[in-house]
Amino acid sequence: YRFTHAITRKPAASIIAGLRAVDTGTPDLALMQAHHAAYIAALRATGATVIELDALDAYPDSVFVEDTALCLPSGAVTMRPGAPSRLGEAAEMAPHLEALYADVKRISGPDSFIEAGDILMTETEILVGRSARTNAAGIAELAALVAPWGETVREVHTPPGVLHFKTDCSLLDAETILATRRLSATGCFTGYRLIDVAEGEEAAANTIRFNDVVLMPAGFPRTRDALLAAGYDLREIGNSECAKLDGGMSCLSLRF
Ligand code: CIR
Repeated sequence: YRFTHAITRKPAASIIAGLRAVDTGTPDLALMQAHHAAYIAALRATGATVIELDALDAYPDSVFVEDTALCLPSGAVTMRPGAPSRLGEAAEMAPHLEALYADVKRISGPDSFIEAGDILMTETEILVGRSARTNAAGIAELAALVAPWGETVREVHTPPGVLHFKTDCSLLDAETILATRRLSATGCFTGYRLIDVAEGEEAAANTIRFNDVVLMPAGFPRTRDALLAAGYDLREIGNSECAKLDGGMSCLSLRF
């Protein structure tokens, strides 16, 4: 599958109030902007159109656009984030998707919660991890919405203490998944080829394959070397500031 588009959103000055599981320091906006620019440049270099939405100061975590929607070949679905401070971000994204897709559906709740950081799309199925942000009702609603498009949803589990399912894994090509051992040990990737992130480099698991390149966070040399040895064309992107907010490569864009 080749991507033609990505949607990103500029980090807002309010990013310093972004959600985080553990406080490891205040994110530096200027450095985050520089990392964000490098990320966008790497996507654009593959020939894709990258849409950069304006910063939304009212939503400190809105740079993490991935959580607001799921983009599929037949249409898009806006999510219903389980973090109360992020709930309104999905409605902010909807008009941008409606401009690009003929069919945009939405998770409507009121009891359904789902953030797309918990969703890993492969060529054959959509894996959705239950987490503190994504519940069974949200997954069931998504499954019903995408079934008419011929898409199959499989419910899996995000490990306890891990923000999103995709915090701990990424799809590197049609059959290969990069994952932490704590996630792959749950058995959810049976049938796929697995590459383990190096012990102690769990934060390297969230990468993205975008056309011919794999974007990974800088600073994980053993995982980088394993991916290079496996033949992937890597781009290392600084992620120190997003990491303070539990964010990574996938969180920063919607790709389709
Ligand atoms: C949050 O807690 O919602 C943000 N600070 C981080 C979101 C990361 N998004 C993602 O993994 N898709």
